[in-house]
Amino acid sequence: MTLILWTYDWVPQGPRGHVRDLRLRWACEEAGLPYTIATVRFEDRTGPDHLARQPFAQVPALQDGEISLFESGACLLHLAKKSAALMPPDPKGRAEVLEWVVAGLNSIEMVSVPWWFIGLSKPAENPLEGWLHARLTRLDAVLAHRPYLAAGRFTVADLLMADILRVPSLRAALGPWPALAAYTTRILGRPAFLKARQDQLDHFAAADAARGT
Ligand SMILES: N[C@@H](CCC(=O)N[C@@H](CS)C(=O)NCC(=O)O)C(=O)O
Repeated sequence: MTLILWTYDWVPQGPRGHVRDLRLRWACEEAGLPYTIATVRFEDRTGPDHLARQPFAQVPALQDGEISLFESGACLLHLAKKSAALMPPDPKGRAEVLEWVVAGLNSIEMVSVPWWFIGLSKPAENPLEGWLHARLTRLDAVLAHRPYLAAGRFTVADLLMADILRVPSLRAALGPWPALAAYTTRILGRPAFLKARQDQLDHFAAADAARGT
C-alpha cells in the first residue's frame, strides 16, 4: 500500500526545506517505504477537507489506507512501526524510541520553536535563552556518551531530533555544545535526509512554475 504524505502545494521561500512533511519523507526514504505526495492548496488550508485531516490547518498529515493521521510525531511513530530501519522490534528498544521522540517534541521543540519565534523580532534579550540553554546542555551531556539517542543505533528519534536542531539559528547557537553540533551534522549527512530535503525544495519550485511566480 502506497502511503500518502500531505503537504501544501506552495509555501513562501523562507520555510522551504523546513516544512515538516520533510520528516515523513525522510522516514520513508530511510525505510524504503513507498509514498506519494498529495497537496492541499495553501489558500485552502482552512477549508473543511483539510481541517478533516489536520484540525489545525497545518501540515503534514499521513494517509495509510483507512488510517489518517496528523502531527509529525504521531506520523513518524506510525511509520516506525512498519520498519526496523526506523525502530527496533524489541520492547526495550521501542520504549527508548518512544521516550526520545516525545522528548524531542515536548522537551526540546517546545522550547526551541518559541525561542526561534521570539528571536525573529531581534529582542535585546530573548527571555527563553536560559530555558533553551538548560535543555541543550542536558542533551549535549547525553550525546557526549553515545552516538544515537535510543536503542544504540539510528532510529526515528534521531531523525526527529536532528530535524528539530537544524533550524539555522539553533545550529548557529550549537557552538557551546560540541556533542550536539557533531551529532546534528552527522545525522543530517544521511543520504535519505539529503534526498528528502531536495525533493521538498523541488516540490515547491515546481509549484512556483505552475503558479507562474
Ligand atoms: N505540531 C505540528 C506542527 C506542524 C506545523 O507547525 N506545520 C507547519 C509547517 S512546518 C504549518 O503547517 N504551518 C502553517 C500554520 O501553522 O498555519 C507537527 O509536528 O506536525
